[in-house]
Parts: sequence; structure tokens; C-alpha cells
Amino acid sequence: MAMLDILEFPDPRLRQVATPLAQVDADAKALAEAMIETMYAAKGIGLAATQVNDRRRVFVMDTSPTQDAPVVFFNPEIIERSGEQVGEEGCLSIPGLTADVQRAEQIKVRALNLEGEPFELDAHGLEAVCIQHELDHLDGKVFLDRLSPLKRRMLQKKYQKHRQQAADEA
Ligand code: K1U
Ligand code: ZN
Repeated sequence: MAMLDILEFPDPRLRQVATPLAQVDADAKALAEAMIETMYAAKGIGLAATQVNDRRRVFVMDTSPTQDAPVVFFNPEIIERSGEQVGEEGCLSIPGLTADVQRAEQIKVRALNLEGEPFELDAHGLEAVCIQHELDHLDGKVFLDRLSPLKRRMLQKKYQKHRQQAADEA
């Protein structure tokens, strides 16, 4: 199976807004399957198509402790949200950086599965955080956009240093 390259912040392609799929065809299924492989290889719990430079509105997620229960969301929409939680987030497109981000605690999401059939999922805790994080990617946003300007500047400086160090060592 093809492994996909993950774009790294501040790549401007991470800012593109994804487009809904007209149908879940064989090519869309192949993309989702390659995204699942890529997510596992990168040791993530989610991955959005935007992160692998594809404009289609799809993300994959696996928050199971055994990492053997992938879920595919084509054309996802949050149809209900309630409560508030603050939790630590990371991002495969911003390696080495984490921050506490405020999100809804409970959500209901509607999407199409790998077979193109509609489903709804009630999610809370980490699952709800991950779904909101991936939907942000499909709308061209990253978790840094949800922080205060001061915190965002601090973390961006830290990230630049981290990248420079990695480049120097390479
Ligand atoms: O979309 C991505 O960049 C994947 C991202 C999803 C995510 C993780 C944690 C909270 C919200 C969204 C990751 O998988 S980052 C790697 C990871 O597993 C992780 C990092 C920090 C905290 C918890 C998990
Ligand atoms: Zn991310």
C-alpha cells in the first residue's frame, strides 16, 4: 500500500479548504486506505486529507488503545456539540509541539463510511477532540489557530527553533 507524505507547518497547502466528495468511488477508498497506513506509520490517532496534500473532504481516526479500529469519515459534519474540555493536542504536521486546546466535550458527527453509507457517531473525550482537530484541518486550520496570540507566538518560536535544530543535525 502507498505511504503518503505528510505536509509540515507552515506549508501554505495546510491552509486550503477541502471540497466535499460527490461520491465515494474506488479512488476515494484507496486514498482513505493509504491514509490509514500513513497514520499508523506516523503513530497518530488521526489524519486529514489536507495533511497529505489532497483536497477531498475525508479524515481517518483510530483512538483505540490497540490501534486496530480505524474509522473513515467522508464529508464529515458536526451536527451537535455541547460542553467544554481542555486537552493536550499534538499534530503530525507540527512535530514536536503540543498545547492545551479548548474544544467541545461532546459532539455528534455525521459522515459517509468507506462503503459510502451514512452513519452518525456520538463522541466525547479524546475521540471528540480528535474529530474536531481533523475537521479543522479540512477547513484549513491548525490547533495553533485556537490559542491566544501570545501563546501562539511563543509556540511558533519554539517550533522554529526545533526545526532549525533538526535541519542543522541533518
Ligand atoms: O491530525 C493530526 O495531526 C493527528 C493528531 C491527532 C490528535 C492528537 C491528539 C489530540 C488531537 C488530535 C495526532 O495523532 S498527534 C499524535 C498523538 O497521538 C498525540 C499527541 C499528543 C497528545 C495525544 C496524542
Ligand atoms: Zn493535526
